[in-house]
Amino acid sequence: MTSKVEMISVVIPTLNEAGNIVEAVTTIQKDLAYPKEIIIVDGNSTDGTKEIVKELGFCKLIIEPRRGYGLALMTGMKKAKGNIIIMVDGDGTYEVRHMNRMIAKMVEKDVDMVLATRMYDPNKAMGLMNFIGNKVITFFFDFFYSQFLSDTQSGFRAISHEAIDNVELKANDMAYATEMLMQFAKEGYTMIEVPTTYKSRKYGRPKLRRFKSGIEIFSTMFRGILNADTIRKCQENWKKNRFK
Ligand SMILES: Nc1nc2c(ncn2[C@@H]2O[C@H](COP(=O)(O)OP(=O)(O)OP(=O)(O)O)[C@@H](O)[C@H]2O)c(=O)[nH]1
Ligand SMILES: [Mg+2]
Repeated sequence: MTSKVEMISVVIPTLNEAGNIVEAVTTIQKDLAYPKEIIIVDGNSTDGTKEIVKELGFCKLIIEPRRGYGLALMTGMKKAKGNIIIMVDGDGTYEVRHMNRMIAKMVEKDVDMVLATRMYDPNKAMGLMNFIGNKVITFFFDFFYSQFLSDTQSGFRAISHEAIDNVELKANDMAYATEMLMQFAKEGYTMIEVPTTYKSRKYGRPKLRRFKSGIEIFSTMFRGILNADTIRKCQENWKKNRFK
């Protein structure tokens, strides 16, 4: 539960995002209306991302040379000092101006996680293959883990620091985002969504390898439900949280 904001740690993984990172972090620095720190976890980018972040001067820069989206986020979150953590990509696709609304919802509803759903985006900026993959994963996730989410692959989330410290996450790769939701559902942490707009990538290449990531996500999700206790726990949590 997150009834008040003491400080927000924004954790951003970057791998060759030189053309995207400035706009993302300057908008956060300017717009996010709470005490905050911005932590960039860079995978030793070769396009100048690190240098740009250093030059800006107001972000904490961590170099994580080991590969993996999940691993980068875990490294950043270990250093986070805020009672709320916001994770977001550094590629300018998620619109960071929605952060204040996400935090306001988090406090108002006293929940453990707010996800930025891209499913009501009027620009429909998500690519068709990503949309289909996301919908299939989300359907299975909601079914087995007793949730009603629309965008499980959203990498833009406000999370209770205490809650994330309480769950064990092992996925170093793109399955990290799904594993986090699985563990939250199992532990009975509350998750809601806020509609946000989305943009397609303007600079650089996606690091997401669709097929490989799809396999990782599905195997993580199905490994989770092999333990029959998980489904039962998720159903009980849903009943408990339903009228909150
Ligand atoms: N430090 C670090 N960051 C990474 C790594 N892989 C991806 N990232 C960053 O994690 C974020 C998400 O990766 P993206 O390539 O945007 O993946 P995606 O959002 O599925 O793909 P797009 O549709 O292009 O946005 C971006 O900010 C990347 O720069 C990594 O191995 N290490
Ligand atoms: Mg992205």
